[in-house]
Amino acid sequence: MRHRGRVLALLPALFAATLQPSPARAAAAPLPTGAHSLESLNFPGRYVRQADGLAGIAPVTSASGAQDKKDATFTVIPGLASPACYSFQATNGLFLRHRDWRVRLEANTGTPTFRQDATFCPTEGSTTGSVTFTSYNYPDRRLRHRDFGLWLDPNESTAQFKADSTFRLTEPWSPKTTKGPLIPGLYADPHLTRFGGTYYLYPTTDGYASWASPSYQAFSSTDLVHWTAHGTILDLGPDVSWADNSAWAPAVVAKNGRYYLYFSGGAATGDTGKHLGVAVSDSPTGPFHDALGKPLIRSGSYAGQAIDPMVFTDTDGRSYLYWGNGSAHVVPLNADMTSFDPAAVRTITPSGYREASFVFERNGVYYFMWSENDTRDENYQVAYATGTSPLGPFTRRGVILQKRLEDGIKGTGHHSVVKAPDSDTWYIAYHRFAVPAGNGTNREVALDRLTFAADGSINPVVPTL
Ligand code: FUB
Repeated sequence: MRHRGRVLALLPALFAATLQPSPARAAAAPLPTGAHSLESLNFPGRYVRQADGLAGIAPVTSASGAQDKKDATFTVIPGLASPACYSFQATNGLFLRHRDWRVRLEANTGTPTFRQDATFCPTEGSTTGSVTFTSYNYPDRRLRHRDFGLWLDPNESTAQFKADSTFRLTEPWSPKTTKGPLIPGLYADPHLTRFGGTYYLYPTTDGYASWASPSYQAFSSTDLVHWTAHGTILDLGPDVSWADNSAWAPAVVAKNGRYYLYFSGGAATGDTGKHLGVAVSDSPTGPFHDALGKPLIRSGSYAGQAIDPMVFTDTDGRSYLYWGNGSAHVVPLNADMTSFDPAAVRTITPSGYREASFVFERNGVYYFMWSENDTRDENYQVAYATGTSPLGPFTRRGVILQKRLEDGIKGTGHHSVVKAPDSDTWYIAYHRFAVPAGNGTNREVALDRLTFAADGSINPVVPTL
């Protein structure tokens, strides 16, 4: 039996509309994400930890070795199967997941089964501040320790079961010495932008085999450090008649007092092409509605895949749509932001171009940027060109962001650039393979400063952990 966990009382109101209430489940406060350890309630001093690919509870003290402390530390992230629940990623990148009712540490394959097996929904524990975890896909089972191993056992009402299945989230035994990803969890293709004094982040939701995620989420921040999750802003299946998968690389722009979300989606009817659509909302955090009821650009209309949209609005108010994979295209958008003159489409593919076009202007110079190589390749990287108009011509300037193996940083690409208000301070958001054990479908979002030399060229970005 596979069905959604029901933890309505735990959830931010944003998620409430999509889940069914369950009176059987006790409320628990949302968990803090980030690095933590999980202490057993009835065996204080024993913590959930990994050993030989299996999870159990074992003693950890301040005198324990660094590896033991690392093995008892997990990053709590929004659940791989549902942001309403949680997943736990060990410091070696593996996730807690159940298989054959045993709780194990395994790499995320991105399949629906893995993501569900690695997602746990909190309910209130037997004492204040403690928590128990219900399986997302088997809601009649909970995480509990037995013979110091961690299992997914059928829920019982006995005092023994309650104690064995109750944990406290504590400070991590292995404290983080790095800033970590910009937002916890697996996300890619970050479109970071600013509307007024608030930054908004629109990523691809990652961790799915073949990047199959069906929906988009939004996040906001006023300081680029503390982020608020706004939940799902567009869910292709129910919200878009012509697509139900491959919700890749969104871009959001404000115009005409409204917000336009450009996105790509795989057809609901089985053909494998990706189409490019546009959705509209009165709020930057949605909900967004398909503006056309059909793709803005159908798969196959132009060379390359119809993916990775980006909109740049020039100082004269004219907006330009860029997109492409293999070939880079640009076209001025009509004032309605949902149409263009097909005869005006230009192909501006620079050498090395793979995808992820991004354009901004600074001091009259137009910077056209893109990603090179395959997103599954650790050599995925960002390059740029400059020109004197949004349509080019552009002159290639070179690569400004690439892997940094000495810090375990790989696959740095699909970026966006944003300027802080009233300043010449710029930031670059990009994704990388999740550190330490990610890959081209398990990516995370990072942020660094983007700086310029006196001649206006972009200084190489040193990606930081
Ligand atoms: O996230 C799915 C795809 O991977 C994007 O569309 C590409 O730019 C690459 O990052």
